Amino acid sequence: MLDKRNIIQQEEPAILVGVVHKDQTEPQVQEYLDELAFLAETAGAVAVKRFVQKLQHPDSRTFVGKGKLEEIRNYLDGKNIRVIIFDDELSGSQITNIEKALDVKAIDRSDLILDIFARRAKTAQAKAQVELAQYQYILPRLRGMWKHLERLGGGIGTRGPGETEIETDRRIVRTKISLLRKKLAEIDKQAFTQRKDRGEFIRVALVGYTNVGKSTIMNLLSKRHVFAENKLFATLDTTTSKVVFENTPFLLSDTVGFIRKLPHHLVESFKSTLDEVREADILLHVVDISHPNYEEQIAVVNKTLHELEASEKPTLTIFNKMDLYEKKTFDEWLEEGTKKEILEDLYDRWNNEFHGNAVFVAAIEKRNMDCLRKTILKKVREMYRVRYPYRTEFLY
Ligand SMILES: Nc1nc2c(ncn2[C@@H]2O[C@H](COP(=O)(O)OP(=O)(O)OP(=O)(O)O)[C@@H](O)[C@H]2O)c(=O)[nH]1
Ligand SMILES: [Mg+2]
Repeated sequence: MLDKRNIIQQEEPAILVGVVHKDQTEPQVQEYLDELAFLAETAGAVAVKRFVQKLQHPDSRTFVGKGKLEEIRNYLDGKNIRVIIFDDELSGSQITNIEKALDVKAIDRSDLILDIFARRAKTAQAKAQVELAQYQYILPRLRGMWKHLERLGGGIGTRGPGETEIETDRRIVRTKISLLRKKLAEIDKQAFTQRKDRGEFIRVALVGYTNVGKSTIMNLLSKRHVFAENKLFATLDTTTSKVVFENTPFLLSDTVGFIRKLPHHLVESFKSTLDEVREADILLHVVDISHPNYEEQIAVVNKTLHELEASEKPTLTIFNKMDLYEKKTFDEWLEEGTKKEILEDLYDRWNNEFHGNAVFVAAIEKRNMDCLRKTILKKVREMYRVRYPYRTEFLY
């Protein structure tokens, strides 16, 4: 197995690089870099410095311009930093050129996400899915990745006569990809049978950006103990529980979180884990309303749902972390009446946007959970009525 876990050591100092494209503002890119720093932290690194450059188009050779590269090199001089992380995807030749110029490992956001996924994968399915995505990501970048592969040894060096090393690697990687696909197809078949056994129950799936509180809500609604923590991608495998609200049973699933620029191959290879989303009857879209970029996060989730052909499903939007939102929004001296008005405006705005399908909670303090339960129950019952008009056993 390609063990890319070695990319980042614990507490490894790293520098971050972002480019401000023509439709972006500097504060926006700083927010992206905040997220990149959080990703780096989740992978075990510590972001010690940021470089930002305004560019119409990234430089095809070195991503950032010559001057910026020089500035970075000067900064690195004499420091014990071995990793540079770019917020955008790098091509194989960009990786090679940057590594040559700076003598550090160059990785990008996709690399980092794949690295985190690889660490977090627990089941055979998740492991195979991540590995597949890693190989697909590497295939077009083999030239730049050569150094990474070289360190790994195993499997490489079985060169045929007259072939170059890279051609051999490509062949090895392609074989790996097709083996992994076969393995996953086999696992899929079993999972499909298992899902079919779940019968007639309405299926509800929690979806949303990473770290918004999906697992925390899952735990509250299902009394299960799903792993939740303040790290990105705490959840990789789907957990499904049978839940009963007032005698009405349904299935509730917690799923992997989405993120801006989720590597396309990862979405592709996680499709079967995301089948739970695609086959759900109702989606609960969880939003972290305390996040400065929460609206963009909603858009990213909707786009990913669209890719999964799941954007048309009945959806309830759960605005979570209201406790944090209030802490950030309300000054101490603000009058209670004014606070109430601000909140009413917020509720109205989103209820208008989502046609009444918005609930505001603080899962951490179990705030408004009864309302959430009631709203979900109402939706589930409606769905049973549509699906089984002549049966009442699910409703009372
Ligand atoms: N302040 C506050 N924190 C919350 C709330 N709900 C969840 N959290 C915290 O947010 C962090 C992420 O929660 P998770 O439930 O793991 O989020 P998730 O959406 O499942 O995240 P991934 O599985 O990583 O995508 C944890 O540290 C939670 O304790 C809330 O209502 N208020
Ligand atoms: Mg989770």
